Amino acid sequence: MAWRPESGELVDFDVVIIGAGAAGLYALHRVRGLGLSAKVYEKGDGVGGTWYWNRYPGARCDVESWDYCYTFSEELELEWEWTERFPTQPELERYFNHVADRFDLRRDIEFETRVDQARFDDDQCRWLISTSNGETVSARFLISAAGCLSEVNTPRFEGVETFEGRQIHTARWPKGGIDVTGMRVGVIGTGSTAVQAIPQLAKQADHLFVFQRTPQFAIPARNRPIDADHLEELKHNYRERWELKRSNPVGMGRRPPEVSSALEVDETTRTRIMEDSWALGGPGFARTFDDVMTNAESNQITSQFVLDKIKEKVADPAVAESLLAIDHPLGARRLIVEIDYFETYNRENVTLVDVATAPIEEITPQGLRTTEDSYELDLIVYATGFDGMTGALLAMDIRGVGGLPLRAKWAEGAGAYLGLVASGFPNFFMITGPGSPAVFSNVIFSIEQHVDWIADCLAHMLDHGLHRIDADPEAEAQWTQQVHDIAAQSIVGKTDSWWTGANIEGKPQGVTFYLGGTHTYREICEENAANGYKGFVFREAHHTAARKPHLRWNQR
Ligand code: NA7
Repeated sequence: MAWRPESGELVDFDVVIIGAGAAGLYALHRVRGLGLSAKVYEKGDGVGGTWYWNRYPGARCDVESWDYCYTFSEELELEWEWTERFPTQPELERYFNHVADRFDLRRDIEFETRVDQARFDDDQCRWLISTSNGETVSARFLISAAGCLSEVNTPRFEGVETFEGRQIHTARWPKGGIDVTGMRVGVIGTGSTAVQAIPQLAKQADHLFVFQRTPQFAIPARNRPIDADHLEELKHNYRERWELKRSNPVGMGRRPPEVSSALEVDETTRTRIMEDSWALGGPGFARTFDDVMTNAESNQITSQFVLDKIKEKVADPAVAESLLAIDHPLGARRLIVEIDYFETYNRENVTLVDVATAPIEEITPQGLRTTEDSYELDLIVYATGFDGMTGALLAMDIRGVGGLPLRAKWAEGAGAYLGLVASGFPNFFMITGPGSPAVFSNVIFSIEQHVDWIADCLAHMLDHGLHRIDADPEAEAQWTQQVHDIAAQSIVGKTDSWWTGANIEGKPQGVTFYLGGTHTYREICEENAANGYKGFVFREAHHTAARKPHLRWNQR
């Protein structure tokens, strides 16, 4: 596709935003508030991002609803009423639609349009952006809100095309659902997604086969409806919760743990604390003690407690053994939150198949064959996850100064200064990019912080007549080193998973998110802005050759 149309002017925006999920919607709202023109391109035909795409049975957020919501609008917080502790996909989709309507966002969103290419034109100091509908537009700034978990990973098994039944990735589940009544269903994977889908599919399917390669820790959600009193309390306390989120290392509105280390207290106290935490359920279990993620002994005690609890739930000792053959410490992979997951294996119509010892060899016309056995299936469900963090960014052809592809820049590993700007890619901001806390946090709260920083930076540029921002390569290298050094001290990523990029063949390995805590990261970003954006390189307007006179950026 030609970068420039043969003739005629390019449609020009101040800002183009990629994606209309939680990040894209808020970014649009903020840049509009600066008086800038903006266009959002969204692949789907609706808003919500993750909560638009993930419609599989049982899909729900495993962060509490009162934490997993925007905080930028007091009115929004007070008027929206969550119905459950952990909101379902339909409820979240309704929420994002409500936000889009309430802030009149839809008129600047082009749905069913994918950004295919984006190239920085250094002479004009603007991005040229080509989309799947054949259009090329230009924008002074490009903001990626493409998401950390949006590029699906479907393993390429031999014989996939020969299967006579239906096969589907969980993140492509159809809007109308799939009636699995009477079907023999196979689920490949036992990550967060599978753990949510399996109990629901088992209730309807004739038989459910779960193909497990890596058993994992999972904590009971203890989901519950939110009653009127709780709602009232939530509305009353939302500012206080906001303060707690700001000071919490993962952006959740929780108080710090009762004691900082499992090793600090005697066994009786320790067990009581773990029982309380288990009874509370949810992702906060990973923070039963402050040092679960950093101290091997403390982690081992907590891990063993969970293993014992899981064992109690599973009737068949052989099945329990297979579910408990966990080869990594708790928290080394994304901790899973479950509802009736382990109990589902007590059902007659559910079979757990260990594909670690007997791997899947091929998909056959009738089903699936492992090195040991064959399974006849009507539906194959790929709960096989995503090309996380960089997948969606690298699925586009993004080229910076001198035509350098982002893929080439990140060939040995992804990084960006403060996770926000990659050097050599001026005027391109990433929300939850590599080098930021991203998904290792209450992501919507991180999104707000990234967007606020970006919007404040744009305001700074407008106020000072600056047209171009880039990251200093030296500052970027130091930041990336810091990200790696912090990760090296943590249990996070001490085993292969999507967190380390191990699920994608050929992907550079390593944790790319900042693990120093969202509260610390926020302080660093705030200080950086307050001190004149050290590590960023700006250029004034007069450096930009052949400026287009109609750019709205120049009209303020
Ligand atoms: P995950 O957590 O990446 O889980 C994917 C699962 O699929 C996992 O159990 C994988 O096993 C399994 N998988 C992937 N490829 C294969 C093959 N070839 N054979 C067998 N099994 C396979 O994705 P989710 O969607 O569950 O969760 C992603 C995030 O979304 C989650 O962390 C939350 O943040 C929300 P493996 O572990 O690789 O052995």
